[in-house]
Amino acid sequence: MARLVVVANRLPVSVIKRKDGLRVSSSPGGLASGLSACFRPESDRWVGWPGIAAERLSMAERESLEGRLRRRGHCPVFLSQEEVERYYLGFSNRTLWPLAHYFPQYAVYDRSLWEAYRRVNQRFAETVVEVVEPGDTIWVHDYQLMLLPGMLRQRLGTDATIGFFLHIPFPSFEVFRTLPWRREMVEGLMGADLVGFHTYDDALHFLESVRRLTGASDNVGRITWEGRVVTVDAFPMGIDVDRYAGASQLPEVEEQLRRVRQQLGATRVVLSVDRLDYSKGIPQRLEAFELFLERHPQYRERVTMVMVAVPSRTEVPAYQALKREVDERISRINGRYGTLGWMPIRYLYRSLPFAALAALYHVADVALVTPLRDGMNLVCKEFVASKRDGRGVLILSEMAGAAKQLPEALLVNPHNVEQMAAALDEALSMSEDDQRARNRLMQQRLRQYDVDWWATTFLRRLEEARGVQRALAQK
Ligand code: GDG
Repeated sequence: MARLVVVANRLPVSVIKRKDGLRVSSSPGGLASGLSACFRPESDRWVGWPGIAAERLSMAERESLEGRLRRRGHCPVFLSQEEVERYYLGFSNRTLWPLAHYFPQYAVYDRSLWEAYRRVNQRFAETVVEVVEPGDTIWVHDYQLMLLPGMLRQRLGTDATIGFFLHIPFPSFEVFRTLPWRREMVEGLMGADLVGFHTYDDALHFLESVRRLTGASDNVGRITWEGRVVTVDAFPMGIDVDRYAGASQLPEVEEQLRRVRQQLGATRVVLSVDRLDYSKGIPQRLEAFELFLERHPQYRERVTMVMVAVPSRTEVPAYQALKREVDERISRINGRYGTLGWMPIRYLYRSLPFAALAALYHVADVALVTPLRDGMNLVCKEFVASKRDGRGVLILSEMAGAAKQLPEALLVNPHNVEQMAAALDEALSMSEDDQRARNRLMQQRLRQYDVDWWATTFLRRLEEARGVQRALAQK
């Protein structure tokens, strides 16, 4: 099997600087666990930023860190504080992220941020070129590196195998066209042999942008571009089902379960878990919960919402404003409906350890997952997979990529507060037979299309795309 070179904004490690030196620990985010079935640390390579600004490291520290990372198959791209601010917090998260999630009002078009994005993509290209060997498969991930496939193609030529996967939505052309550097972005992606998205809608949006911006149209997802063929397709990302289905058996999760039950008492639980991000629809969700309590007084003191909001991009102004809004809404609802013995919303503004999250998935009667836009959304899949006894109801936004795969959930429009309030009532009064029937179907599908399926299918399709390419070259 060809050697794999994964390229992502972050390496799957966290580096902490302490008085006695640098501490490097694995931090297996979604991508690292997703790739665990096909990433072999002995031979494969992972190129990314180690998560600490270059200025914070002395030359000696940098060299020693590089050595330690390379032994794990990790090839660091060192970024300065300014580069992180402009390329990551700036162009990636203040330009591309809002556009992709249909928040053009938050999108900042600033030439200096764009320049930084291009420069950092160039730096990634240099590291990949140093690391890559003939015959390797290069797999680039996500919106921070959309120019990289094109840069790599220029340097490595038509023989290189390059795949790209976008983890967030690709917006419709009417939104994408507002980006001053739209053509460069599309051409950057066209450097790949295979461009993958979570859903067909995203793939179609991309193909439409290619057609409108370059005139090149596709033939069933294949575009002929500069003498090569670029394949475009959908690969919905799945999860490691057993990790969630088996979690309640682990001693540390059992311990957490005891604590959660003790702390929440006999109340039924509506769970909300996401990064604190404006794409996740948190204010609308809170409004729906408030309306639900207003319209259905019988549930007061009997239902508690547990809201886990993981701090995210706290340096970006739109996230700071959202934090204030969420804090205010929660305190208003708790002030209005709370009693001495019951708080309607238990709010945790931090990231929980896996055992605590797994315990909440296990305990929750309802998961309220209502993003305004989401490439896929893994939280809803993790909740369903955790429900071993088949009880529990998922209320899911139709705007999440996952909605296409989970039609047995109660699907809602996340802007429709009345509909979400009614769905909460429906979920809390649904028969156990109905809950089990829906969860069984969803669990079967999650098993069939799990995260290993996602990674291996993408890589197989990339190999096929190369086959098409080779056949073309021989003609
Ligand atoms: C992007 C796209 C796409 C959350 N809170 C805690 C915690 N989590 C974990 C969840 C889940 C992950 O974080 C969140 O993944 P999502 O998919 O729901 O959302 P994004 O972070 O926005 O991810 C998204 C994804 O990429 C993959 O392609 O689905 O559309 O936006 O795995 O479990 N984990 C722990 N404590 C927490 O408090 N340990």
